[in-house]
Amino acid sequence: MEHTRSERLFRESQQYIPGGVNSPVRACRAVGCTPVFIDHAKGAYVYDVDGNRYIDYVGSWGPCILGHAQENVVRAVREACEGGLTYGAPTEKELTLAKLIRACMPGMELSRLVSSGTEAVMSAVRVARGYTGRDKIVKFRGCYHGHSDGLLVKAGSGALTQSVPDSGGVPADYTKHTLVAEYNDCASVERLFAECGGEIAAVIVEPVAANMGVVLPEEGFLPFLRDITRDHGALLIFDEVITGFRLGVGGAQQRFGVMPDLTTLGKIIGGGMPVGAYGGRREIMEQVAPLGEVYQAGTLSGNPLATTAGIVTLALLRDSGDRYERAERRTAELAAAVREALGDRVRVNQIGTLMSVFFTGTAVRDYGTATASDPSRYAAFFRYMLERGVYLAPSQYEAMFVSFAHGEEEIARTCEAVRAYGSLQGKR
Ligand code: KE4
Repeated sequence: MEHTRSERLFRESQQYIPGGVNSPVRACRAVGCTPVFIDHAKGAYVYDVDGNRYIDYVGSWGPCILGHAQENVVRAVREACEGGLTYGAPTEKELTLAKLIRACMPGMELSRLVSSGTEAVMSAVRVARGYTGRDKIVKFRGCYHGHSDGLLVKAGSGALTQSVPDSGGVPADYTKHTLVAEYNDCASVERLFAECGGEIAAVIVEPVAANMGVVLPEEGFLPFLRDITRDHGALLIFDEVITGFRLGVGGAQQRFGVMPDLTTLGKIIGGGMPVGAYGGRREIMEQVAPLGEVYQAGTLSGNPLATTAGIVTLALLRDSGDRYERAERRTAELAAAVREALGDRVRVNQIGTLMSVFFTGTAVRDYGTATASDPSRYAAFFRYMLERGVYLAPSQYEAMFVSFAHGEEEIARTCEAVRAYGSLQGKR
């Protein structure tokens, strides 16, 4: 494939933008190649500036569950533009979107729209602290909740960790209230509560982890978190920025039957436009200004274009019939083909339309087993598939996203490329 124009644009972009990208993972450093610059997208496909077409498994990191440039969404946004792009005043569309969210996720009795998942999580954590009057937050190693200071944390050693920031520019003081446990390890959470139970405002978790690659919650893990937080007067926050409307319209909380106190959403609820949301029980959300003492605000929160895209997207998902089941079957088919083609060299974790291919010989159930995989072999796989017209996540520690627009043909062509890679590998 020809990548001349992408290479030129990447060189020039680095003169104006840090790393040439507006979000680090897009720089493709983890997979050792120049990022392809996308010119346009439609359905299951993205088209780069050199005219190459790819079956897209990034889907803008989750929002594009309907496929790119879905006609109803595009038409509605185009029409909404005529009415003005933003007012900074309440609109009926914000009410419509809030009602759609609550109809699908009844635990979000009250919700507040923001403009990103980071903003949603940052705000939910602040509400949890305001509501409980406590300072500490428990997160899990390998889970990502956006780039707010207090959550850019990696565990130090030991069970109870005064965490160390894993980003420059974050003072240690900003993360001293962030405690880190191990995903799928109930004992690691029990130790934190035994040590600091009365100071813990909330536990925040990705109910299906998708930022160390896809890691599923083991039987009993989520119900355990529900019980231990309730027993200690702490809140349970489900970060469903990825899983919300991805694992069905009720998200992970419906799929696993565990109701958190607060939920954060993003990605899909904006239909490709910048929208995040946080919400939960009325008595908790009534802490938020102007009702309560917890301040949170945003110039473009709930703007008419973003809410238009979100409303049309969620309505299509709510009325999508068996499209989730069909897309999940195709994802399972793809996962099986990868296991078949690459054998013991990989472990594939898959749930719904989320999956990850780990180049490792052991089951991946937490951060330690995820990071034991071989990112250089993933990188080689990524580069091969890219040249075969399949655009995977440019990092071992990201999810692949299958959309409703990925039909039998796209899955068959992807399976064929994976089998070709497998036989190539088999010859070495
Ligand atoms: P944003 O601020 O990027 O909209 O959302 C932050 C966020 C919060 N919670 C979860 C579970 C998330 O996965 C994310 C963001 N996801 C990444 C992909 N792993 C966004 C892609 C990127 O950083 O470029």
